[in-house]
Parts: sequence; C-alpha cells; structure tokens
Amino acid sequence: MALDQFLTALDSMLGEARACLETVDSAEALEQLRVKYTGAKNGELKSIQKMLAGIEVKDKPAAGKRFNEVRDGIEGALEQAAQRLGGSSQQESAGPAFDPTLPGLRPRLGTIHPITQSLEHLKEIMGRLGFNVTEGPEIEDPWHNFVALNIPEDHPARDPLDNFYLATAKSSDPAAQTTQPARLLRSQTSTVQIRVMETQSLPLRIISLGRVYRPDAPDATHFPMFHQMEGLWVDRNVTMAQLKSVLRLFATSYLGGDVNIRFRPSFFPFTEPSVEVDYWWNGQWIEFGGAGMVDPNVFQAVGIDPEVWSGFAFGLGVERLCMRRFGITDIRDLYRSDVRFLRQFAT
Ligand code: FA5
Repeated sequence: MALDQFLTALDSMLGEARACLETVDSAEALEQLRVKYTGAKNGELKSIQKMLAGIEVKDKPAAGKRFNEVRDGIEGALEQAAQRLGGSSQQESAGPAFDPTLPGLRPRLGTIHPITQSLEHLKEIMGRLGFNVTEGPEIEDPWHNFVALNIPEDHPARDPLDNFYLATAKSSDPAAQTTQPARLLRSQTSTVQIRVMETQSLPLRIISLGRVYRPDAPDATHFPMFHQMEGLWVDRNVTMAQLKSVLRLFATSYLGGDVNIRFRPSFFPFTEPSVEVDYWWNGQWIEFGGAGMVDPNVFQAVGIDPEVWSGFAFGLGVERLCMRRFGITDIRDLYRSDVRFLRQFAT
C-alpha cells in the first residue's frame, strides 16, 4: 500500500472521529464511538494498523509515527467528550463506577515493629520510675565511646576488629590525615552517660534508647546492629541496692511478675562494682544487660566530684527483652523484614 493512501485514510478517520466526538450527546453514543474507533477487535484504528504491514519498509517510520499521532488524537477527543458528559471514558467502558452491592475492601493497616513497640513501652515504664529520656548520636568519637568511660588505649574493646570505625576522608596533605579524629559507630549507649554528665546539672536520672553496632556474627541472640537502653542515676547517696530494686521493678513491669532474674558479678571499666543481669527462659539463663556503680574515674573525666556524688548505670539489650516478651526465639527474625512474621505482633 502506498504511503499517501495510508496517510489519507488516517487523516480522514481522525477528522470524522473528531467531528462525531464534538457533538456526541449521551454516554451510550460515546461508548459506541469508543468501540467504533478504538475497539480491540474491529475498531477502525485496529483495521488501519493492520494496513501498516503492507507499507514499504522505507515508509514505515513515517507511517508509524502518523498512526501514533492519530491514535493519540482520537483517544484525547474521547477523553474530552467523556469529561464534557461528566465522566471518564475509561470509567464508561468499565461499566458503572460504583456498585453498592459489592462487599467493601478492608484497608490493610501496617503494624508497629515489635522493637519500636518495645522502645515505647520501656520509655513508659522508666518514665514512671522518674527517668527522663535523652538522646545521643550514633556516630561517636573515641572520647565518648572509650576514653571518658575509663577504657584505655590498649583495651581490647577498642580493637578495630570489635568496632565499626568509619573511613575518614582522604586528604592529599599527610599532616591533615594524621590529625583527623577517628569516628566510629557507637558500640554501646554508655556514650550518652558521658554526654549527659558533661552537659546536665546534678542530680539527674535519665535513660537513653537507640541503636548500637558491633561486628558480632549473627546468631539466635546476636545481631551486628541492635538496640540498648542506657540508664543513669546520679545523686548524693545512690546505692547498689537501689540499682537492683530499679532493675527488678523494671523487669517485672516489662516481662511480667513471674520473671526470674539474677545478678552475676562482672566487670566493666566504667562501673565498680559491676554485674550482669540475666532472665530465665526456656531452660536457660539469658543475659539481657550489664550494670554497676559509676566508677570514680568516669566522674572525674566529666568533672564531677566522686566524694560528693554517687550513681549507678545500666545498659540493657532491647532485642533480648523484646524477644522474651513476645516469645521470639531468634533475633534475626526481627530484621528479616518479613511482614508475615511482623504482623503477628500487631498491637
Ligand atoms: C554493655 O554494652 C555495657 N555498656 C552495659 C553497661 C552499661 C554496663 C552501664 C554497666 C553500666 P554488654 O556488652 O554486656 O554491655 O551489652 C549489654 C547487653 O546488650 C547484653 O547483655 C545483651 O543483652 C545486649 N547485646 C550485646 N551484644 C549484642 C548483640 N550482638 N546482639 C544483640 N544484643 C546484644
């Protein structure tokens, strides 16, 4: 088929279609025109499109281009006519817009992640015990993550293999490279103890909840990113007995009155004496936190007189608490982003 002939057929169809669509005066007539021109089986556009096969190869690009323009022109004219008649041509073709006899579609609501639920719940319990919520940065410097916490330069806790140090920007100036301060993802929320004691006046009673990072191999109870809740109480006569009472009260409020917890002597550079706290679950003790009396060296690092002030601090693993409360036996399930799993913990 010659190109001229093809273009003439296209143009006359477009002219005719536009004329009809400008004057169409009912939805039924519009629907008939829609089928006449754009119907998938016998529509006129379809018939003309078939003629494209008979066009010479060299003329095909021009013919195809004009065909697309005409098709868009007809679809545009259909849409305009539909709007003039008070609807959309798509809706008209799909039948009645609204069928009140159909059952409704229930909207699918998201659920709050169990860890977020736990964070909120922990804040609420500790708030009732008089602890105010504070925040600290996730990217830290060695002063707040180690030095002020009485963790000396050669302590294994500072080993690059046990921390996520951040690569510092490369500088062509070798002097600048050596003076750039190290940065790391905080490995514990105890960093916030230091920030709070540096800036807030005494006495104080705070908690801080947030993410911490360690290159631990994932298993049922370990993950490289997890959350901790740090607590710090500094006043004139704070004692270990108060620390144990607060942690017991907290554990029974969050995990239930029947929870069995124990304190084990332990060591942290920033507390003396120190304990680790476990709960009993499924036939074994699970460690959910560390705690102790603030070490005098830590007080001195932030300019607080340890002869006048005393305090306790604790750091609890939020995932371990959340797992016990919700009956989750593998920490990795919390971070697989499987909504079928997470939906079970809807509030
Ligand atoms: C600490 O991080 C201390 N900063 C806690 C502390 C604060 C002691 C204040 C004294 C005073 P530890 O490394 O034991 O301690 O971690 C505390 C809790 O975090 C653990 O008991 C455990 O519940 C949780 N935890 C530790 N590593 C992981 C991990 N890889 N995945 C999940 N939870 C973890």
